[in-house]
This record gives sequence, structure tokens and C-alpha cells, in this order.
Amino acid sequence: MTPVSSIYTQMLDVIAAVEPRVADATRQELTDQRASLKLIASENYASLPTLLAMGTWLSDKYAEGTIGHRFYAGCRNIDTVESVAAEHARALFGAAHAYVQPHSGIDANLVAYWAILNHRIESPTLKRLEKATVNDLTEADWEDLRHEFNSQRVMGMSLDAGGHLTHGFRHNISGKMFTQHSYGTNPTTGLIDYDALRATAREFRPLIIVAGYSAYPRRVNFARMREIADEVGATLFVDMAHFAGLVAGKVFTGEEDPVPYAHVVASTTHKSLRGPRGGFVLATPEYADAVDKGCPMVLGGPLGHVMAAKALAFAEARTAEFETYAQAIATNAQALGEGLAKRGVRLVTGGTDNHLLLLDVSAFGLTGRQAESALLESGVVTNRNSIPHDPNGAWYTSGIRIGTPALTTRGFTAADFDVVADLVATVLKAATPASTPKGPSKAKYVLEPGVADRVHARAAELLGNHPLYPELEL
Ligand code: DSN
Repeated sequence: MTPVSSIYTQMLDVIAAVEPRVADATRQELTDQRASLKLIASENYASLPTLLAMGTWLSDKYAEGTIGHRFYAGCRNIDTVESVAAEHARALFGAAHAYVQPHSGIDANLVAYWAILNHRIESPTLKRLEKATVNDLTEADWEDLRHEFNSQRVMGMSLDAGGHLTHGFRHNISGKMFTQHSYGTNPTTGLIDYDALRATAREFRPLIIVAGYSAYPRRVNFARMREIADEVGATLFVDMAHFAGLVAGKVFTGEEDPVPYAHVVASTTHKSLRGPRGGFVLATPEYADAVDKGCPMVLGGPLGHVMAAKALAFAEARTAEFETYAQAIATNAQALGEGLAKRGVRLVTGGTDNHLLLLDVSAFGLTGRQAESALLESGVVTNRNSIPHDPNGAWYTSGIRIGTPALTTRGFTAADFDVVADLVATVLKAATPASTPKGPSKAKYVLEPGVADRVHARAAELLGNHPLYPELEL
């Protein structure tokens, strides 16, 4: 048995002694992940050192505050871990400042919003009350404060054009705390229309322009976004959660690299960047102090064990191997897109030039929900997603979002992705909506007999050629 296999075997035994169901589910998750074609664009497989770094006593320490300035005593080792992670993040992205505490992408975005409000809002009420304490505020003062902070404007990409919930969607806190106006994509090309975006920004005058996406299959020109932000006096905030790995791996350079252009950049660590589940924020020097107030302003105590894992993932992403990996993510996405298009699958925007693709499954008479379930039954894991102007809303949807970061980590090549395209197209063509007494169902589907088994068998062959965590004999 390899040393790392013996570490995990013993670890699972130790866990099983307390609660066997947790050990069993952990083991089963590995079996399931090994046996499925994971095409979820936002998932990946972290390295074993990164996973191992999360299972330690660094979890036991409270360390609210920032490096060298904590609300608890005895934080010297957390200071070290956080400093190392931040140092790697700065070097990796060429950023002036990095804050590695956020627990998730949403947390990172909240830190970014609060930092921008902190830095930008000249609150006359706060100024007037500078020396007062919270207890001195009258009801009228509170009302003024609410107005000064809550009437601020944000402009982000709409959810159905590919933006994220936290970019101002009405059912998210970002849509509640800001007056928001979203920008979409050109109805014909599906691409961001920078002239239209500029015209809207000139009219709406947002405090913050949010760039970035979770379901837009194209690159963004951040130089152009910054120009627009400067013209209207907005702060440019980029959410690069999805494509951080492509920035780190130098696939997105020049005007496609957000870091030189944005005032604040937020991200997750676990998507294309292939680290532990978590987030981080990069900032220019003027926003650094405000960003560092993330905890306890909007975050709970930092997770020392996860920051340790982030340090390892950032270090791994600074290698030539990671650049090769990032390039392969993009090349494979191209191959997957071409493979699907030549088999008659309509792709939103006609293709991809990042790591993800958005498939319009309405041409097959399916909703996204039906397509997602039919694919899952065949061993292909995807997620349903709205497409621009989706007639089926955000629950049923008309789209399927897929991406290449995870299978590229397993070593899938462009030729393998052509086979994956064939499997996806086969399932979509073999599925039809189930009928109900009220007409065709939007959730249930029927798959031609034998298709799921045949797709499973071909997927198993591909997966067998590219084992997941081959050094683990579990
Ligand atoms: N859940 C992430 C995604 O799948 O894109 C975003 O929050």
C-alpha cells in the first residue's frame, strides 16, 4: 500500500470508530466521483496534499481579525499560515494585496462589497457623528445612515445572461442591499455588448460595476470594463471565481486578466483553480485596509486549516505544470464544443473560449431539468442552467452548463472530449419529455431503452483510462 493510501485508510478507520456512516459516505463519495463523468463547470479535484492540509488542529483556533492584529491571543501559527497563503496569492496573480479568509465565493463577494462601501461612501451622517458612539444615534440618524448605505447602485451581469446570484439578483442579499440594474448580452450574438453596457452605465451611474460570470462561455475585456467604470466614477469589481485557474495559468492575459484593471477581485479557490473549497479577495492598495476588515465585519472566524490548504493550492498553481493544465482546460473546452456542435447541439454564443459551455436543450424538446436527469441516469454529471431570455425560468431552465476543469485534471485529452461530446449528444437525442394527464412534463423524461447502459459503459472505459487519485488504493 502506498504511504498516502495508508494515511487515508487509517483516517477512515479512526472516523468509523466514532460514526461509521460518516466514514462510509466519505469512502462512497470517492467511489462515486471515480465512476462519473464530472462535467460540472465549477467543480474540480484538489490535490492530496491540499486535501490533507485541511484535516488538522489548525481548525481548533479562533483568529478573528487580520495577520498580527487578532481579537484572540495565541495566533502566531495562524498568522504564519495566513501570511504564506496571502504571499502565494499575491505572487500568483501579481496583486498588491490578497485576503485569504473568505469561506466561499459568496463570502468573498460580500467582503468585496462591504470594502467598496467602506472605502467609497462619504457618509455625512457618520462624519457628523464621528465622535459619537452607536448609543448616541437617534432614530433619525439611523434613518439617514440606512439611506446613505442602502441606496447605492450596482450594475452586474443578469443571471440569465450568465451572471451570478451575488451580482445583484433580486433574491440575493446583493439585490436587496443595493439598487441594481443588470446588463445582459446581445440578443443575436449572446456576447457582452460593451457599447450598450457603457450607455446603461452613463445613465444609471452605479457606484460599482461587477464583471465576471458563472455561465458565460466567453472571455471578458477587463480593460474595456475599467474604461467604462472610470468614465462613470464606478469601482470595478471582478468576480473571477469561475476562471481564476485560467488567470493563474496565464490563459487569460493582457486585457483578459482582471487583476491589472479591477479595483477589487474576488474568487473561489475550488473551481478551475483546483484548491480547497473557499474564497479570497485581491485588491489595489487603496482598498486593502477595507478588505482586511472582512472578519469580523461580514465573516466568521477564519478557518486556519483551509487557509493552510489554500497556501498549498496557490503554491501548486505557480508551477509550469499548472500552466499546462490551464491551457488544456481551454483546449479541451474547444474540442468539447466542436464535438457537440458537429452532432447538432446548439451552443449559446456558438461555442466557447473559456472553460465552460452552455447548451440550449430546447431544440431537443427538453427542459434543462429533464436533460440534467437523463444525463445523470447515464453517468454524466452536469447542472441545468438558464439561457439568455429563458422561457422556462430558473427552476426548469432550457440549458445545461458543462465545463472541462475536472476531467482535464484526470488527464482527459481533446480526443477524449470528442467522445464525451458524443455521449452527451446521444443522451440528449434519446430523451423525450414524459407525458402526464396535463400534457408533456417539464421534469420527467423518457430515455430510449439501453441508452443509459451503453453511455455508462463507454464512460467507464474513458474513466478507466484516467483514474482519479491513482495513488489512493482505496
Ligand atoms: N455554485 C457556483 C457555480 O456552480 O457556478 C457558483 O456559486
